[in-house]
Amino acid sequence: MIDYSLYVITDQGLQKNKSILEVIKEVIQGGATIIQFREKNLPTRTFFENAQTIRKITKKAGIPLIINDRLDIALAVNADGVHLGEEDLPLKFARKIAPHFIIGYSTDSIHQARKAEEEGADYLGVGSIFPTKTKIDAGVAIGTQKLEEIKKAVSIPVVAIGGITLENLPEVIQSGADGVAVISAIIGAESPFEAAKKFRSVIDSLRKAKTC
Ligand code: TZP
Ligand code: MG
Repeated sequence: MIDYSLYVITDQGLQKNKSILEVIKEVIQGGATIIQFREKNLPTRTFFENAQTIRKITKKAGIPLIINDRLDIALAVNADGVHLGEEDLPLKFARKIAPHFIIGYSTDSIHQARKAEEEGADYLGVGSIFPTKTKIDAGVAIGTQKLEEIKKAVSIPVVAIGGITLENLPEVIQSGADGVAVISAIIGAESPFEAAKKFRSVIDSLRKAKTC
């Protein structure tokens, strides 16, 4: 069982005077349960070399590593999975190439969510929930009502993404998300360690309150 609670996504353009490796170590220490390596502007070789190092760190920590967009690199570094969207290799083909992989798929509609589940996605990245500056083509923010509807329409885990902060985190968790995927509020923080720790503590206490 994969724990999607605190799904931290990298962005080297956002981190504050720290190397990607420092940031990853910090967020793992702070309580990230899964890491996605996502860099849109790196040459393939650099992306691969960074991914190899991140694989070592995540393996040692026992945290799953997902690679964004690139199934080839995910396979080459022995990652746990790949995250795809509508501009990437279609799900069916990715599943054919990597039957053993965790495959995530980005969506913001019920129709697409159901289709992705049918085509073998293991989890969904749903958003953008709130407005965000991190992804230029994130589209219109869908809000937590729509998140709730998508969650109810599928049986695979749903990870909410886009504009998630400590302030709106309770609303997102209460809408039924299995986890939150966060970039700027953690990677762009002065202390990614402290930020991840706070996120984790809020998630854990909301979950606890729900089961009590
Ligand atoms: N997909 C939808 S919104 C988004 C992605 C990759 C960006 C999320 O970044 P942030 O900084 O947590 O809003
Ligand atoms: Mg993609």
